Amino acid sequence: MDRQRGHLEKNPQDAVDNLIWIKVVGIGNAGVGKTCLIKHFCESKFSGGYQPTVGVDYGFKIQNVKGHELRVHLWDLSGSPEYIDVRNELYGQTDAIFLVFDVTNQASFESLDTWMKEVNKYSSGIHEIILVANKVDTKSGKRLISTQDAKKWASSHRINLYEASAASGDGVHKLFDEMLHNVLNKRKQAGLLPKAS
Ligand SMILES: Nc1nc2c(ncn2[C@@H]2O[C@H](COP(=O)(O)OP(=O)(O)OP(=O)(O)O)[C@@H](O)[C@H]2O)c(=O)[nH]1
Ligand SMILES: [Mg+2]
Repeated sequence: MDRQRGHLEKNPQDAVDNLIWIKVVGIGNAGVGKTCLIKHFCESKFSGGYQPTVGVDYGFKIQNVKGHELRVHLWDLSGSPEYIDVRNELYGQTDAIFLVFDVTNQASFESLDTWMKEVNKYSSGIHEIILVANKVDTKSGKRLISTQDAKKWASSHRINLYEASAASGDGVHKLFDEMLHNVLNKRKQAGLLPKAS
C-alpha cells in the first residue's frame, strides 16, 4: 500500500494511551445470567446452555461513549457462595457494578440485600451501581418478580432498575450504555476526563 508520511491520522500508541479504562463488575446469584449479559454486550451472542463461571471470568470491549474511547474491563464474578473470597479480592477500584437477579427466580431477588451488603463491605470508592432484572423474555406465567417489586427495591437503595433479556438482547445495550455514561459523568465532575475527540 502506498502510504505517505502523515497518512495515519493518529499515532497508534497515542490512541491506546487515550483510552479511558473503566472497570465493570457483574454480581448476583448463580444462574441469573451475568455471563450471558456480558456475552451479549460484547459479541451480540446468546447460547442456552449453562456453564457456571468458575471463580471469575474476564473480558474487555472498546466502546465509544460521548466521543470518548473507553476500554471497558468486564469482570464476571461467579455467583456461587463458595467463591466469596475470590470476589472480595476483585471489588477494589471498581467504577460500576451491575447487580443481577432473575425475574423467574424468587431466591435470586431475595438475595439482593446480601449482595448489597457484600458490595458495601468489600468495595471502596465512588461507583455506579444498577439493578438488572434479567430473563424478561420468559412467558408471563413464569415471571415471579414484578416490575413494581423490583422498582421498589431499587428505589429503596437509590439505584436504577433496568429490565433486560440476554436471550433476546432487549435492554442489554441500554443498560451498559447508560451505566458507562454515568461513570463518565462522574469522572467529568471530578475533573478526571481528557477532552473528547
Ligand atoms: N430465558 C433466558 N435464559 C437466560 C437469560 N440469560 C441467561 N439465561 C440462561 O440462564 C442460565 C445461566 O446463565 P449464566 O449467564 O451462565 O448465569 P451466571 O449468572 O453467569 O451464573 P454463574 O456463572 O454460575 O454465577 C443459562 O442456561 C442461560 O442460557 C435470559 O435472558 N433469558
Ligand atoms: Mg457466569
